Amino acid sequence: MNELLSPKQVARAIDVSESSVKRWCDAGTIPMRRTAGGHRRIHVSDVLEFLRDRKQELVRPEVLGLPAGIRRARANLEQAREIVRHALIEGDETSCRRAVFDLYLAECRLSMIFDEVLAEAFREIGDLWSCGDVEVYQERRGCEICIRLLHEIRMVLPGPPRKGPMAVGGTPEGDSYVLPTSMIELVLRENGWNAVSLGSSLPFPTLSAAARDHQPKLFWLSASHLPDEEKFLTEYQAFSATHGDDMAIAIGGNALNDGLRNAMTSAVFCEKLSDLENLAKEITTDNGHSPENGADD
Ligand code: B12
Repeated sequence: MNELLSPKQVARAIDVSESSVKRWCDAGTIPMRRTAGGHRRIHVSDVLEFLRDRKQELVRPEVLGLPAGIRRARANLEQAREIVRHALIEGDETSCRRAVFDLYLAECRLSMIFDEVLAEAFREIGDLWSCGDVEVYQERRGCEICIRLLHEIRMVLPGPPRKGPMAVGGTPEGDSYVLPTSMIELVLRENGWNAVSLGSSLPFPTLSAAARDHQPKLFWLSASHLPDEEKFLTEYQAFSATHGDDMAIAIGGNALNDGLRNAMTSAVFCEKLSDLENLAKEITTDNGHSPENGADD
């Protein structure tokens, strides 16, 4: 992925003249930065934002390091879910990337892409795995493809605004699921938060240290597998007793059955990432903080 591009590269990618790109940069229509030598450079996230705002196609996505053939006009959630499920099972990485970037270029929110396309596709793959119609290696390979795709999306998103509200989170001890917590970081970044995923299988003492060190406005926990529910609940209660007054705690994940949800009193349970997006907006509004004034330096 080419993160910083020259006006010439951008012109080729969107099929306009180099002088048009330079004019848009100088007019501030496309944010740019200058090299030490004074040359204009444009971040890939600003090119995609420019195209999304103008509802314009990306003619040569490969110039930006994105899969060839991306078409915002083709964006369709149901079709994308079918394409992605099949591609993840068959290990067809390019078709998976293309279907997701079609939606992204068509201004689909990341929460929608993750909730309605990727998570749904994995739900179906899990069901196929549990009845032996999909091999374990196919499920794992699909996870690897999705992990790389999330990294790619991370590179096309504007950097986390340093002055944005802080959020950190991960999965508890014994839970080695990486996709939900990585997706949460990206959804919050898209909403102007300075969000950092701490990763998976984190014992509560270190989650507590992270809360102490980062003083976040929001802390998230994703639980897909809990080896010992009772131990988890006891440790969670101690964690929220220590930190619950200073930050909002968002929880979610397949392993959080009704009993656990009801017991985790001071947390906000989120079924989907769209729920988290609403919670994040509430917090920023309540704190009089808008993504704009956390804008990237
Ligand atoms: C991939 C996968 C794995 C992989 C994960 C690889 C990796 N590095 O991430 C690995 C190999 C770890 C794995 C292992 C196991 N798995 Co597994 N796994 C899956 C699978 C197919 C996809 C999970 C996933 O990542 N989905 C994508 C994410 C993005 O979707 P999601 O988890 O649903 O999260 C969404 C929402 O819940 C929400 N969300 C989730 N967390 C949070 C948190 C917050 C704060 C918010 C706001 C939102 C939110 O947002 C997400 C986007 O919408 C599921 C099938 C399924 N139904 O999901 C089975 C599944 C969860 N696994 C299952 C099982 C049984 C296991 C094993 C016990 C198998 C075994 N015997 O070893 C082990 C145990 C795991 C362990 N020790 O950690 C069962 C669980 C059954 C149950 N009821 O508990 C499932 C449902 C498969 C099935 N149909 O039977 N698994």
